[in-house]
Amino acid sequence: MKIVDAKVIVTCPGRNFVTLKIQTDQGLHGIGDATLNGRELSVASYLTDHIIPCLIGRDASQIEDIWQYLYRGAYWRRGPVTMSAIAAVDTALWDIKAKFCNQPLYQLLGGKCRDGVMVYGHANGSDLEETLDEVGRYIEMGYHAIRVQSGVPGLNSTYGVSKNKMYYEPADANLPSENIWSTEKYLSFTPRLFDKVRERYGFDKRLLHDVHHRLTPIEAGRLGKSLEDYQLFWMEDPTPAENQQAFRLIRQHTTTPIAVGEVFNTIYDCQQLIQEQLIDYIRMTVVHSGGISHLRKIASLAELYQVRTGSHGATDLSPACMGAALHFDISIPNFGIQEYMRHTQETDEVFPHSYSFKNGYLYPGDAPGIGVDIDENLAKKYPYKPAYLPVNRLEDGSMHNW
Ligand code: GCO
Ligand code: MG
Repeated sequence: MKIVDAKVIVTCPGRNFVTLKIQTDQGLHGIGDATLNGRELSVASYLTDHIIPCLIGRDASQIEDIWQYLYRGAYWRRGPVTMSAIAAVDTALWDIKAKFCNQPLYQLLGGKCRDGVMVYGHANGSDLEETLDEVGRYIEMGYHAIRVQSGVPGLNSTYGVSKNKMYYEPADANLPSENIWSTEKYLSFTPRLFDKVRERYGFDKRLLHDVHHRLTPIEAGRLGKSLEDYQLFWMEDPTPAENQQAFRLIRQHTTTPIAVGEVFNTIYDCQQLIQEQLIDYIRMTVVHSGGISHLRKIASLAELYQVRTGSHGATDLSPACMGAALHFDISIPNFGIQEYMRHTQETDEVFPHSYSFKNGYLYPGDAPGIGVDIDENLAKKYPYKPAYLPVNRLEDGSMHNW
């Protein structure tokens, strides 16, 4: 089965998405997500200018060989642009292979290990009261796991708090908007937030929280320790993870579980974190981690060390990524949880899909392939719009991590 054509589709049904579509001589096509938030066109160019010419004429069934060809063959390895482009090719090829076998992708990955994929939703509010009400709304919608983010008293804006409560969209301006951050205000408020959530709703639901890379290791240790009574499912990205050994310091101070990895792109980014059991959940997902082929290797490494998966599932990962991730989630032994931020109706229409949500679980569906397609005509109605993620400064004006 030969690859005869491939193209990149950039569309903005509420937010930007980059999708690769590969066509074969047998009439089958596959798609893969290639979206890198705020840097979309660099991946589109990497695919169009440098990868697609190398794909034409290749055997679409040789998924691993094509992966190796693109990874080793580029000479320049790793990095989010390269790995998102490789991921798109890999996902599209798995989609084609599963369609060729007339099976949902999870069957080719070993079959189901569970009935459904437990997801967490995002409750957020501009202040404590609004956040508490939002947690209640997610409980009513049937979620078993809820991420809780709140505005911090004294700060005008912070990560994870949205105007539109259904769809969190941080890439909000055509040049980066600026947020102001205070670690002191955040650290004194956050234990109070979780105290109130547990007081009002009890301990039945799993609660999660994203620190979004803003603390030093010792500050993260202090936060984790101060949250222990509230039994979090995880504390996410407590400190930037380029320096993997920094997590040793956090581990010395707290038993609050740690999740890391949404910005990683290869197994080497998490090798030490996993092998030293410095984390509990690895957050990498299909699009930014070289596709299904590479992510499976990461999950297998994690399995050896009792680290479970908790794949990134923000709105900037397209339904094509979500579809593929659900087949991965349902078929691996060490699945932990899947993030689920709903897409807008426009996005769902551009990407018709077989996955569905019921009672706090997502189900990949039984359509052959990844179960997600792209409506190209509809996609054309939503042209690309420049959008950037915000940047973050301390109160004295110094740059901080967003
Ligand atoms: C999450 C993430 C996102 C990212 C976003 C960046 O946990 O879902 O932190 O909100 O900030 O995906 O593009
Ligand atoms: Mg995060």
